[in-house]
Amino acid sequence: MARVLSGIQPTGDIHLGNYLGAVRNWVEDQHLQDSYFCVVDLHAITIPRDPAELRAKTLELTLLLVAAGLDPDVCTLFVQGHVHEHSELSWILECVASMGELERMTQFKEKAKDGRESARVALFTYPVLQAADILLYDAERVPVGEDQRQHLELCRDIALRFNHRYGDTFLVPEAILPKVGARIMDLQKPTAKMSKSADSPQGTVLVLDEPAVIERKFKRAVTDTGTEVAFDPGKKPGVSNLLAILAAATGRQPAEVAEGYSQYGQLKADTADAVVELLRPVRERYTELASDPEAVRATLRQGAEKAQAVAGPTLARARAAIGLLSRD
Ligand code: ATP
Ligand code: LTN
Repeated sequence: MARVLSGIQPTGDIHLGNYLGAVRNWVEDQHLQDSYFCVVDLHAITIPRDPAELRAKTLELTLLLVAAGLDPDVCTLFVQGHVHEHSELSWILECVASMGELERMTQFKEKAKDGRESARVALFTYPVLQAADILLYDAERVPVGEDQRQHLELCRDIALRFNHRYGDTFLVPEAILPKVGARIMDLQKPTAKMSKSADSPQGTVLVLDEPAVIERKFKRAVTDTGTEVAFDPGKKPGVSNLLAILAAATGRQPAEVAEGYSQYGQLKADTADAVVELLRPVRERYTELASDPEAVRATLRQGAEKAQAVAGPTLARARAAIGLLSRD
């Protein structure tokens, strides 16, 4: 069975882009593959966070992943910071990655908004920790949204370089992107991706939004000049985003969906309805699970043990390969 790993940050609230681009596909993958999913708290602290809020969000996100359908008896669900091997392998990989290749990462350039001087060093080395997350589990497939493609290329380069210099140690992974929904855009700013950290509450549809809120956000979605409904992300970013969302929510292709519409209003209303129905079961299950957070914490303890059983031997292999003397 192919091994799969992916991660999500416990930063803001999880949104429709995270759901369609990643989480929903993980739920399907768990039954077909040997899968590992982690809540990447160590990645979250690369940007200043309130400590109490970070703790709360880590638990909340785990609850939400279970509500979305990840079954801890089927997959391994864990918190990155509970498995110390991630930080340790990350250090070793930092000794293999170069400044130049990290400087090319577009996510760093976007996130270091206040300038390089004040950005945290870890924001710069963030993709190396991500490579450690993946390589520790010998993951063959990494299901992610489009924005992570570059980080996955870097991970592959680091693995290949390490193997070349120190002998075969890591499996070289592959990014798996969904055919529809890999890049959901902000409803108010359809040229920017929907994002947890963008300050755009009206443009971001949250998985836990009430139906009336979802309907309002779609009603006010920014569309394009002209009246024609066509899938053309370059010329018609707003309408194309709605078509992509409706297509992803109903298992069709955006161009095919476009054929059924002659005006924006109906497209907005139908997209809102489809999203409300898609997210309704997740929201309802979340409310049930939230009444017993202790149960989820127990799940996380079990997940960390299962994860460590795989990560430990991989780290030992990497330590030996690069020449670190063992304690025994
Ligand atoms: P942040 O804004 O804090 O970077 P984010 O919204 O990008 O957060 P992440 O935790 O970084 O969310 O990503 C979790 C997963 O969701 C990743 O696989 C990522 O590729 C995917 N994803 C994030 N945004 C979108 C989007 N707009 N469309 C499709 N997939 C997305
Ligand atoms: N960097 C990713 C989150 C992430 C991840 C991973 C994704 C951390 N570790 C390992 C896939 C595999 C993001 O910002 N979306």
